[in-house]
Amino acid sequence: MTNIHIASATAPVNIATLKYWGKRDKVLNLPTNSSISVTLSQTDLRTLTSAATSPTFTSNKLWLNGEEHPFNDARSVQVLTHLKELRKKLELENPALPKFSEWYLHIVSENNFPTAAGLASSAAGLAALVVSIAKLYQLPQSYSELSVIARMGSGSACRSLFGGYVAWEMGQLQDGSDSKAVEIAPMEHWPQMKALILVVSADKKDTPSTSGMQLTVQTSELFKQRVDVVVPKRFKEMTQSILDKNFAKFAELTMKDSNSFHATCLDSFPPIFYMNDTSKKIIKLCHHINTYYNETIVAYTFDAGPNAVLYYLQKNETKLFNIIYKLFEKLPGWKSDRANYKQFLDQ
Ligand code: 2P0
Repeated sequence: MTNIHIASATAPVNIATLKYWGKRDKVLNLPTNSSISVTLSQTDLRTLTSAATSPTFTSNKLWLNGEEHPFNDARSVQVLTHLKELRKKLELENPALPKFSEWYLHIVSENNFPTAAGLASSAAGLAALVVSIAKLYQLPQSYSELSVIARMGSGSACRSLFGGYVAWEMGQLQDGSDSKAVEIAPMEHWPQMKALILVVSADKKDTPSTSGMQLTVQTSELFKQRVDVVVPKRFKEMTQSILDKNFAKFAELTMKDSNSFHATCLDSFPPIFYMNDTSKKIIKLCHHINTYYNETIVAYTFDAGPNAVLYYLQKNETKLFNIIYKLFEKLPGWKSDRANYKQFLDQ
């Protein structure tokens, strides 16, 4: 029988409610501020990765969504090097273990959402890569320890090692060993919390995040205030709002932080625009809805692109969807497949 060893792992897409934007170390991906993400399903938007190794493999190979790609991306190679070092250490401690650290890898990875949906998939991809190889190598490291390796691949990837409410603690050390993801609370802590993604555009983003954040660090004066004063306070408050299940507070902080992040993008020189006119209409709509109900029932957040993620509580789903579907119905080109959303219009 062929001597092939395989392990698989999934990792979810994560959405930041307190944004990571800025690096203090570009090589290690060390951030200028701590951040928070909320992942409400481990399965709706996820990457599934299988890693295989065998002494018969003659090179590293990678298949993404069914297509073979060269496995030479610098970030993935850096991640792989670290995992191999950990495996090598294990093999030195346990000489009976097969020498996986000397064998090539075959990686098969697929997303269960269309790439055209305009959602960032690199974080989930890198996280699933790290966890699948760590499982294959039987590494004893905790998920927080593995998140340090995922972070080197892509900053936000460290948060995708966990579901639920996750903090990426920026850390203090120069080697980055304390810049890791930790769980604030599991998903089950706040089962009422829901998210809705409004895909505004599936186009490729205007400015890639890595270069965008460097430009902001170098040129924005607002940025300094954001990382020194605004975010440290907000990090504590948002963590507490999650622990307290205080939706109004969580929503306010989430919306303010999205606006603050986009403000520093606009304050970069030349300016970076991620939101478009539709994104801005969604922001206005959310504020109108909250004013109309005289209660905060919805929060928006936008990443490095125009698509909106809305957070709301299950008990307010009908109120929110009723308004959104009524508006969509008026849009030209909106399919009148009423059966799918009739329940919300009839309220
Ligand atoms: C975040 N974003 O916290 C923020 C909000 C985009 C806006 O993390 O250079 O792809 O690989 O560390 O993680 C996007 O940045 O950048 C990002 P790298 P990454 O989710």
